[in-house]
Amino acid sequence: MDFTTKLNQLARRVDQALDELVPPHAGPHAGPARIHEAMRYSLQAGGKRLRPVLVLAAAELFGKPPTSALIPALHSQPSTLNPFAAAVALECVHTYSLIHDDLPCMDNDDLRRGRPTAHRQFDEATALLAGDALLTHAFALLATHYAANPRLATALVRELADAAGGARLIGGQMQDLLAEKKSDATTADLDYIHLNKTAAMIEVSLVCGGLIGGAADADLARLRTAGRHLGLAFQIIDDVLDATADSATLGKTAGKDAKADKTTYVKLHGIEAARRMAKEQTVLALDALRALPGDTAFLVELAGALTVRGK
Ligand code: GRG
Repeated sequence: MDFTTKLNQLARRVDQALDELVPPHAGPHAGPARIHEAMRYSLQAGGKRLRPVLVLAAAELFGKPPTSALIPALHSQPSTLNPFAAAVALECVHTYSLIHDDLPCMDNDDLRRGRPTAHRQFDEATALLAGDALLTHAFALLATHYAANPRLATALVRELADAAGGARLIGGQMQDLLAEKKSDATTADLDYIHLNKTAAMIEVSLVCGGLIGGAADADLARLRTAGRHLGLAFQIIDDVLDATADSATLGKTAGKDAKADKTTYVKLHGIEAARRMAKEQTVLALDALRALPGDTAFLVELAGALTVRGK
């Protein structure tokens, strides 16, 4: 199977798993329908499903599920070996962060994934609660679906909590907001923000896949390194796209960084240098990926594809 076919196939299976594992409002104890509607609105608005695909690809690398190019359907293997619940958990946390990032108190954006943002479609309080509920649901998924293997469940919960917590995703976002008020933000400030706001979730996606696959510590470290460089490359390209692509192509408002005079790789280094830096980070990610066992071809192509999306 070629790279694009496999990528699309995995992304559609993630869509299916999201539908199954983030159920619609049903039953007397499920709570108000509006919260479920808002959670699913943002999840199902689309998105590249990059983080869940990284979970699946990393798990596959270690033969769980078996090394065939096809990942078994959701319920066809014991849940402790099934990476789909972790993949969905990662997408839930990512989507929560987007919903909250778009709120008027943060980025105040109207467009996300080609649709009105959650607070535009519903209202601010509902969007805030939908984000909270998605974040909470992610941990419920891990605790429930990997319960038969408590060591694995604990490791997954701990990794995701670290990546999404105050020192990383939320810390990166906090620093980003602080840097907006600072006219002299430096490359070091920017690296801190993106290592945490962007790279942490990419790193933890690969690590969760590796944990489910039973990767040894040395390989988990390689996955972490690959994720860190891939995350930085991804963010640099995101900055380039904000400066060069239009809103329709991006599915979110383009040109916001320059308008807000935000410190980005493009502002500090210019578009060409930023593209070069993204390539350098990608090379480092590829080095770490190639040192992993198993067939790394899909992950290697994915890393390459992320870098050229800035062209
Ligand atoms: C509110 C705690 C909190 C964190 C917000 C995700 C985030 C942190 C901010 C969004 C703005 C931004 C540029 C984040 C960097 C990461 C990034 C490029 C997210 C978008 O990810 P994609 O492109 O989005 O994978 P899709 O929609 O394809 O899933």
